[in-house]
Amino acid sequence: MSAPSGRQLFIRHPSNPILTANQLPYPANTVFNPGAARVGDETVLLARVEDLRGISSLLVARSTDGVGDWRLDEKPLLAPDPAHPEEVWGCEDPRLVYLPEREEWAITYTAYSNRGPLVSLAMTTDFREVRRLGPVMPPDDKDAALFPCRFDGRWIMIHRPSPIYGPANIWISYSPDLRHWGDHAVLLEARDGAWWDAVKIGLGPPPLATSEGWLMMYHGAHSTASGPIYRVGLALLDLEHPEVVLHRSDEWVMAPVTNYESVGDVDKVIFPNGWVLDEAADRLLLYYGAGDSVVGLAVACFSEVLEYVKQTPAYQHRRASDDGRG
Ligand code: BMA
Repeated sequence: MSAPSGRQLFIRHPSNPILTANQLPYPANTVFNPGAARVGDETVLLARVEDLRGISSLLVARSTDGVGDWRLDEKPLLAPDPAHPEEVWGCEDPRLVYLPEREEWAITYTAYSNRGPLVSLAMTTDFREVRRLGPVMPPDDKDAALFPCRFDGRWIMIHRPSPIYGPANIWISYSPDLRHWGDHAVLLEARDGAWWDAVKIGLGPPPLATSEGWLMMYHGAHSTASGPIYRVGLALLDLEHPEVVLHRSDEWVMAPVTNYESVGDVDKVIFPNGWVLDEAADRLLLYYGAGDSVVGLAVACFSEVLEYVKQTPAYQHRRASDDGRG
């Protein structure tokens, strides 16, 4: 019997797209690629809003059911700050992680500097005020998220540097204080050739702690004659040693198929960077940018996602020399 397909796991919500530029309190080009969090009895999306110059800021939207009735702030939580020249061309693609030890949320986002995109870190307790810690990875680097806890006293971040030579793999790095990062190593490799996740991959939403390990979603940007196709797959990391990848799906679990995913400022893009787990309802709500233009929501049965990822192939590193230590 063939292995079950993951392509039925995430069901698009009938109200999609759940956020468009028409709902914004000021004129803008697009709203997409939101981070997501459950804060008290509200779902908070920190969405990337690209203005009519092409510069992005991060705006908060709140909803009780996480589906509709979005209440949008009047102005962005994070907009390019003249005191932070690394943000001169925008703040993009946030990932939100609550750090119980610090009782605050970590926002990892792409700061677009005039020397390329880099990873910046900011903290908030309420998504009303924010405190920047500044750049934590130099350019080019993006698609970063923290783990919510320390491992052997150190914080861990997943991120995606873009080397000049070789594939853009997903990396893992360690820090004693959230400022100084080291022991960099490749975590998950892009595949080669015709694969959907060949050459360039990047983390999706922050890793999610489950009984089976850390659930990880990632995007693959498969290059074609008409531009890349952004699709997403799943992996599972060891709970205590997240540098160990246990499983990785061969097939993608979501691909751009609807009109709002296939046609936009950038065609054929599914780009999730936020999810919210409703454990009581066994539901995983995945928020994603569609076509670099609007926000979509797809809902999965959480236990089915776990069952699926557990039966995907065991992961094997192929290029040990790529991990920076070889
Ligand atoms: C990536 C990022 C995302 C974007 C995606 C598709 O490199 O820049 O912000 O959604 O490309 O264009």
